[in-house]
Amino acid sequence: MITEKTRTGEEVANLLKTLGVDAATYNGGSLTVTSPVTGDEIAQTVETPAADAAKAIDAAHQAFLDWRTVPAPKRGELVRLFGEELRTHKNELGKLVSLEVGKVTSEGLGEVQEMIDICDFAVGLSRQLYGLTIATERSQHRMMETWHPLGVVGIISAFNFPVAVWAWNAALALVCGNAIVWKPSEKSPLTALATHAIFERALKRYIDEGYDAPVGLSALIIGGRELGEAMVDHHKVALVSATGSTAMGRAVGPKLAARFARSILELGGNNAAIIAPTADLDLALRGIAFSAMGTAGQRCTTLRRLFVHDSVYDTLIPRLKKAYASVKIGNPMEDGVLVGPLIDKAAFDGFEKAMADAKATGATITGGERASVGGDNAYYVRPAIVEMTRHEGPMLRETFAPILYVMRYSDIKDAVAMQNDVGAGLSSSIFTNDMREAELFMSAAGSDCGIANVNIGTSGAEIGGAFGGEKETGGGRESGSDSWRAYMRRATNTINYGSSLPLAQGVKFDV
Ligand code: UN1
Repeated sequence: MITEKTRTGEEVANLLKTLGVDAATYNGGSLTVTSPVTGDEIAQTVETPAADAAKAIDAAHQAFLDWRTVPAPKRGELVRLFGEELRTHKNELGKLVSLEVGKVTSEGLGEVQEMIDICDFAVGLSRQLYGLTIATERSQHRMMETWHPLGVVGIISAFNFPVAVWAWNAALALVCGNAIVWKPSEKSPLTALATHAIFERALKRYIDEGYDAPVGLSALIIGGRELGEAMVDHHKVALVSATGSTAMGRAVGPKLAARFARSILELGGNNAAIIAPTADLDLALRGIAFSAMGTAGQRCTTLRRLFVHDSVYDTLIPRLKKAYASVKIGNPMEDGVLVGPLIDKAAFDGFEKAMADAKATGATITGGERASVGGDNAYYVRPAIVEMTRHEGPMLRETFAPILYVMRYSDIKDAVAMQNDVGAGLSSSIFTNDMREAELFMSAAGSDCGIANVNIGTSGAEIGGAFGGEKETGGGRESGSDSWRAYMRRATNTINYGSSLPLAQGVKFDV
């Protein structure tokens, strides 16, 4: 008899094979991978010994010394080929994302689409790595800035976007002339192996086209926290881009600062939306549902707090409860399912703890139970609406699960103040048709987050904008806009084309 367990494991093995991953890398190793879909073990990944991680960093540094001299548009060609390979393998990789981390089909595919999009962006960018020419105070001088490659970029990624966030960093880092070393989450090594195999295929095509790509340009190291630490501590890693919890950022940030290395930190979020009196409630309902329940509440940008104006509360909240009750929870690859599993038991425990803490504050909870789908070791939950009377308790922290804390407000200023009154500062939104409110929300006196949206939810940002947030979210920016600058170093060049040597600030120093 074929059990669910063998089916999932077999499906994963088939996908990995199709994607060109060597079976020796995920059989018989010490890192057990469990699919949250069924709770079954699907692979035993081989971990990278610490000594090999250090070797990979050294090799990446060696590769960087060559890669930095390749013209940026030629570097872009490698990323273009990678984007093509991703297009070819979108379905398989998307499915693997669903099996390994439990995303519903369209979100698994969407994750790969996000990778393709950032490749396109980076290819264009490879011809636009520009600096300024600046007026100088000295005659017959010219002043300009040049952006140079930085070095080895270490990437630490989280399970919830197991491949897209790496791609944001990798695509930019590569066109900017850097070498990359990737430590994926211990919970999602298989999608990392598959992505890296796809990347290696692009690398082979690049070399077949007649270009040179140095050995060690991109490395994948698999294992636990100690490998992340190895990157953070290694003097040849110039930048670490880390996605994960605020606790992780607190450990990583100071260590990098101590050796004056750069960091891009993309940490927790406790994102809020404000539903104002003039809001289009149909639009708001859809925006809230996707942002709060999508990815089973496991996005950094997930909507966790909702401030609803008194005048619309009693219309919106019953409708929202209805939508919550109708949402299909289950195997994320089944048609019509919108909410898949939590990643593991620890996530479920965190969910239960938040529910208990909310109850202790006297909150009214709708939903919030374990759903009877999946096996004993799979953790599906019914998304919760938690009606709070005060901004307190579990509402002030990020629980990586589908819990939406809801509160009434009567004055927009109070709503904005509450929305800002948490540690994190990632994403926020307002639903309103009052342009004064919308502008206030986006103004200096409005939302203090890195992302402030109007009439769309908090999650699902496009790659074209800079992604990241303030305060305990870590301050880093990735992906679009001018985020590329973090992956390069700036040199200011002053050139004297005359025959005298005027000094700045009128200083005289005649010898
Ligand atoms: C994350 O959860 O770490 O904006 C990233 C979004 C996605 C990225 C989320 N494009 O929801």
